[in-house]
Amino acid sequence: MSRFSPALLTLAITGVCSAQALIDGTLSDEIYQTPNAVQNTSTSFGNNTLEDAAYANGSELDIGFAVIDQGILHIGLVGSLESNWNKLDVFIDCREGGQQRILGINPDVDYNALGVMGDDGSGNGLRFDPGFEADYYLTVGCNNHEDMGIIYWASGAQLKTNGDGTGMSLGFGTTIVNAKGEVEVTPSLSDDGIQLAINNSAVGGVGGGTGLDCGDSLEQTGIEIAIPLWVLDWDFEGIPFDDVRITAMINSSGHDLVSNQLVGGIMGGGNLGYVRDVDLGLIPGDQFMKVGVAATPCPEILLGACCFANGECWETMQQQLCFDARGHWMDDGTTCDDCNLGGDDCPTDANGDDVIDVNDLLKVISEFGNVCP
Ligand SMILES: [Ca+2]
Ligand SMILES: [Ca+2]
Ligand SMILES: [Ca+2]
Ligand SMILES: [Ca+2]
Repeated sequence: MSRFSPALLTLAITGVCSAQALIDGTLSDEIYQTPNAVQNTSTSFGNNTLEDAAYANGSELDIGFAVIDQGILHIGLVGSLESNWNKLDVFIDCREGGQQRILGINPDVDYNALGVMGDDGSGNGLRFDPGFEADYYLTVGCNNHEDMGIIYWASGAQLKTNGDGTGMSLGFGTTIVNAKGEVEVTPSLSDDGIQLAINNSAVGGVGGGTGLDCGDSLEQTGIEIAIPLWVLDWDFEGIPFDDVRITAMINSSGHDLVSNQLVGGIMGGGNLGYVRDVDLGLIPGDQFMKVGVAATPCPEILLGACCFANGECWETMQQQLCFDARGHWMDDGTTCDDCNLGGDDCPTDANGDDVIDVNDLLKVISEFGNVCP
């Protein structure tokens, strides 16, 4: 367990008091104060139910932190990464230029990850929100390690404006629960000082599914990444790191199927699908977090009765999920007693309040043109 990095020893020797974060997959370090992103969508890539710090049977990104401290960019993601080689893909926009859409001429890291995500020559390629021009890419996946825990391999690559950056393996780390039940985390450490650690203990956060979900996680474990700023300032220009934005997403093992777990959230919905066709600009809200900017709060989730023409009804349903099930959502706070889809006794009572008045007309007008479920 490499709890004492050379950098920490140096701090101890020189007597600098401010505590540097320990890269161990636990975000209890004092630098992680205010979340920069919170999840708002259930996970459709499995809801982790294994409390074990190593193995996970699902992936989710519940809370995101992006902090610059002592010349290091820290990215902390509360959640879990399934130990089946599914991937966490991270994109950092920290300097002028970069790629708003992943090009087809990037370095080959992690079995051509960027090639899979990038333009195949037809003008496609993963697109970020408008104005987000990624400059650096980092990815990690994990899987079983000698029946003792997990091993994770990380890779990184420059995303230069016209492609052809440099990419490299960032090494491997392990998370093991030993015979005494103690968690031993050995972060990956690259030649240029990038560290990454995973602790998959979190079983809270969002549930499984595709609806809105705030998670409300009080857990502190997940994926922890530390990138020295000079790695991002590869030509030593002395970049002012005053506008650093990060997007992170769970992707399939081959980097080709984007889940519905993104930092910033997608406000409900299923997997985003084939990576080259994904355009985050078409998804409402920001699918990124920003250093120094607090998270947009998770929205209030409205729950009501979902009534079906055959007389069935589900209570405490979200509007979109009811619509997806081809039901009729009554309103926030309604129960199945409010279902009135029969309507034969009073077909013009559109809002179901047993009174025929202008409000029924307004309801019809307000929903005019909607496609019926
Ligand atoms: Ca830590
Ligand atoms: Ca950029
Ligand atoms: Ca969960
Ligand atoms: Ca967006």
